[in-house]
Amino acid sequence: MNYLRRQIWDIPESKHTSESVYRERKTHRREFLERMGIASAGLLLPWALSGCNEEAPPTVQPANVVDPPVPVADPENESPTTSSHYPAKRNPKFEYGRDETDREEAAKYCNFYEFTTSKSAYKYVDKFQPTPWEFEVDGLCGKPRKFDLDDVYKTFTLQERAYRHRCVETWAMCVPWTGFPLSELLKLVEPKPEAKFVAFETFNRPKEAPRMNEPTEPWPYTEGLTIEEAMNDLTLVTTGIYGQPLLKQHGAPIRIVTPWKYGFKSIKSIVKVTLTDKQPATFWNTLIPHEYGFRANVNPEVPHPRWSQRRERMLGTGEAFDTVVYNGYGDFVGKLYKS
Ligand SMILES: Nc1nc2c(c(=O)[nH]1)N[C@H]1C(S)=C(S)[C@@H](COP(=O)(O)O)O[C@H]1N2
Ligand SMILES: [Mo]
Repeated sequence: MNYLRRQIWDIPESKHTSESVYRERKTHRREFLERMGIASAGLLLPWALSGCNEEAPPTVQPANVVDPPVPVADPENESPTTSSHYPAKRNPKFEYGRDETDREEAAKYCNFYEFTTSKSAYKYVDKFQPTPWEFEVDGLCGKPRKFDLDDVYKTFTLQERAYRHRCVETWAMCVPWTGFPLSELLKLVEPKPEAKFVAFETFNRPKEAPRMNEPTEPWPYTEGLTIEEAMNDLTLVTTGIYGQPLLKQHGAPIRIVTPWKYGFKSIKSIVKVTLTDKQPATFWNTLIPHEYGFRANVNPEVPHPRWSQRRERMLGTGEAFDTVVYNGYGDFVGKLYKS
């Protein structure tokens, strides 16, 4: 029998999370479930993040079937202010080590559960208004402040980074993001020494994103990182993809990208960044805690309870690769997890 070595993020939360954080999270989850009048959310979500078997990445289709082209630019999200910043200069430090994913393949296959449980989010985002946009940085910091998109473009120098992306469902892609390190944003607001975590929150507008009306799910989408992870150079505040502003389905107008973690950590369309001393509750960890941990680092040795994480398939080509620990970013982040 093949015994897989269990990692800290794969053992029950109660065994490695400090008692108080654990209790707080448990209370959060219990309250959420009680509000919903259900005992175990996981059992009621046949659609939830579902491995590669359910809807495999599109590969070759019969020659007589012709899909309409997927829009790869979004005029609504481009203005004179933004377009002058694209494309940004490529940062040569980052390379995929694989072929870049075709932009149309990336545009037509992604997760954005506010709009749909299918992978075709691009078909459901028409009502979503990513401009104008504001986000707030608050919590345990000396200089909390709000940013609109003009502030972002004036304050930060954008760069392009070739990053791998690995969804927990086993599909993967290689895309060029445009953005700037989250550490630059955090330094501006002057985190206090007590700030141990950074919490993120997505917009909350059920009229534009109808699945946010779903009462059994903990909307709005939330995510979180430790302060060390947030300050790591890899963590990118992202405003663009393929040399232009983000398409709506990719999380316009501003999102986070953490390429060494499973894709669900890379939260889209954020309106709030909060410095805190407690591990924040997150969307997936609240919904199905035994399947989605807070840390969620890519690791081929730790299977998802319902599927293996050893292999991954590239969007578009369907090419399969062995999954690499930290998604290949061990040199950048391995030291965060040494002890
Ligand atoms: N707000 C929000 N952010 C989200 C999601 C989501 O449903 N809502 N899905 C996540 C998942 S599971 C993945 S794999 C990536 C996919 O994003 P991309 O392919 O557009 O980069 O977004 C992540 N961020
Ligand atoms: Mo994902």
